[in-house]
Amino acid sequence: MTGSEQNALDRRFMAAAIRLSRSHQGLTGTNPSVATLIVKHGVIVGRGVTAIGGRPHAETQALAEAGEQARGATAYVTLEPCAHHGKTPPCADALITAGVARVISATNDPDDRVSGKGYAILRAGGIEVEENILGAVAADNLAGYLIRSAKKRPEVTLKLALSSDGFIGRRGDGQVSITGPVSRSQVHLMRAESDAILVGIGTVLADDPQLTCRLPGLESRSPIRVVLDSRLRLPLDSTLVRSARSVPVWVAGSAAAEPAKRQALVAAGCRILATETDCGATALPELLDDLAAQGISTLMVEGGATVASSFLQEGLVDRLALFEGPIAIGDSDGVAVPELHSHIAREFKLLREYRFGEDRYGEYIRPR
Ligand code: AOF
Ligand code: ZN
Repeated sequence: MTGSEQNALDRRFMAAAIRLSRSHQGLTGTNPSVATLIVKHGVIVGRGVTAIGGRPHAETQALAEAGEQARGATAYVTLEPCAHHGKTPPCADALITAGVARVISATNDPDDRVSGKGYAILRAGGIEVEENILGAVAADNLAGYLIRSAKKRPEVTLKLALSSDGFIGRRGDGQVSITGPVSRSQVHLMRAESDAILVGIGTVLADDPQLTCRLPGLESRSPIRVVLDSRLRLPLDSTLVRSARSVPVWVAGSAAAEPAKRQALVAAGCRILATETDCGATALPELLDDLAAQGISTLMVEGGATVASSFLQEGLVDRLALFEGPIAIGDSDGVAVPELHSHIAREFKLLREYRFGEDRYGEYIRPR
């Protein structure tokens, strides 16, 4: 095989490994969802993805499946194999012991206990190592982990549904259906892959949303629901509060808010996060720090206009998921996100674009 044929094959197996890694996105806690494929003579003989809860790691599971076949094989790993004795022994050692000949890696691990050391152990053990194969694609999939490591806050994805004339809803009208059923399923899948979802109290009061994942078979993968509610106006009989014991509800409210309401929300199973400015409003950067400290790596922001605009203005949106439907709302009563299109033009670049039924989907990222 020529070098370029080998490289093309490596990229194909890495693409498959990255797809496998997505299957546990949102289920591995603070550990990233990583995948490993062990390939011998062009055939996959072992597969592993970071287990639910974060352990065991991908490599050890793939090696266990490959057994003796791992000897002389190639391992495709979406993240540098770990070098530390944590809750499990180092994956780099396990790859050497199994007799793997080559390790192809997509991204370096920023964790201080690993960073560069994983590769060094492999090379010292006589393994041929290639780094950065499909690195940008893998880094996009690991964005929650990488952003949380670098910035100590979660990756923020702002999801917006826009009418054909650029509005996110109609004033005083409760929920309007701007997008169709394919987009709706896609939003539920995004919820399943997120650690937490956030809305403002205005959206809760207007729509009484559930904010859960209701895709058949994935109902248990609903994210933690966070409400920005500095004055603790969240109604005790809201759908969110009534379901707080089955899917967590965290309320970002003021410590100075009425103690009786606070107690009632806690008694109903909600958790209060007090991160506020001097004037009692919720301070977003501090709230995001707090969420990251609680183990949240991916946060989906779902509205409304005020919340979307605050996140955009403070430069806290890493990814923008825009679902544009075919219906028009009309200038007189449409609700818009101020400056949305100038933010997009100035700060984001289009990463992918699809049609979901009648809707256009555009995913934009802030270049890092
Ligand atoms: C791997 N393979 O599948 C994953 C890795 O708490 P521990 O001991 O499980 O270590 C967590 C760290 O392991 C995490 O910060 C990241 O550096 C790495 N994740 N490494 O070799 C895997 N998920
Ligand atoms: Zn490991």
